[in-house]
Amino acid sequence: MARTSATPQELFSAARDGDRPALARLLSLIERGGEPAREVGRLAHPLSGGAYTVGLTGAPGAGKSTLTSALVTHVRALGEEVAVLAIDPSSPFTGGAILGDRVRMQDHATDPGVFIRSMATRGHLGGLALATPEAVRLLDAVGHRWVLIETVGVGQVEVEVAGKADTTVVVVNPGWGDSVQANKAGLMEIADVFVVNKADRAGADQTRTDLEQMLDLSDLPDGAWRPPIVATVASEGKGAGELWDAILAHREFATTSGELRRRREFRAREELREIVAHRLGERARAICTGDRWDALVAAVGAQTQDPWSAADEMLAGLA
Ligand SMILES: Nc1nc2c(ncn2[C@@H]2O[C@H](COP(=O)(O)OP(=O)(O)OP(=O)(O)O)[C@@H](O)[C@H]2O)c(=O)[nH]1
Ligand SMILES: [Mg+2]
Repeated sequence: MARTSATPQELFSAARDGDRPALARLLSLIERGGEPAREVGRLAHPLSGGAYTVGLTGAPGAGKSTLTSALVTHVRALGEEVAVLAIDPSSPFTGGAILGDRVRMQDHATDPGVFIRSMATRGHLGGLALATPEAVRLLDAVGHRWVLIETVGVGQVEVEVAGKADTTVVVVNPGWGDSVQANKAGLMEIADVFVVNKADRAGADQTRTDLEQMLDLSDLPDGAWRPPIVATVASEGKGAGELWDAILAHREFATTSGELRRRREFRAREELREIVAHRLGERARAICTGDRWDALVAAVGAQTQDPWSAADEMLAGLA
């Protein structure tokens, strides 16, 4: 195992040789941000591009972790290795799974072909939206070919993170309104595959019908991918194979149609824009201080200047 004082470069070399604690420590560096995280990114970026990412999202308790675990079992049986990132924007904890997820992922804890990691923010701006692609690139660069990304909840950040995968799976449950909720939360737009999990419960067929109707109404252009709907009972592992086949079918479509290339280009552009915005935010915090700033704040307070013109004045001196 790498020494406590190991540099990112040393940890990265170790991780590429299959050292899992080293990989876990690199992910912690990414999570924390700052210069060490940038260093990890510089090492990983040139060696990435070979991984395929699958995002799983849906309301809290929809069964994403159980389903992810069932998928992992299926994928392992096919002889493939897999990495799982569980993204939790709300949790203040880092570096380890939420207890519930730990329990559900326990089956895979001793399998060297499975790498599981939870990520949370430490509250810094842009945290997870920026850290997730870095974490995926790292897993990619150390040789993972499949990265499953589970995002908890259906807030804006979650939809943003989930929508950054190559294939996005949206998980809903039977029951009145659940599919409508998915629609409202903006999940319809990002779904490549729908899962009706907990299909052992009443109403699964109705939920499927609701989703089909929503898809009918969504006016898909000619030649576009129509998200298939897969019913699963994740707690019994049922439907995991069908879900994997649907993911593979989407991957095939995305690859041959050029959609995957377009998506990745779009994502690269968006990520770059987010980083530029993040950097500008840092600069803004750095310049909003000092005498000139205090004078402008006072002027706005005394109503001798409006805030927009004060801001323009503050920015006027910047290159
Ligand atoms: N009846 C039934 N229960 C299920 C099924 N899949 C999962 N569950 C149960 O639903 C509960 C929530 O499952 P999780 O896998 O933790 O759900 P999640 O979407 O990961 O939850 P969060 O990460 O908290 O958002 C657990 O008690 C599971 O055992 C299913 O197919 N049928
Ligand atoms: Mg979960």
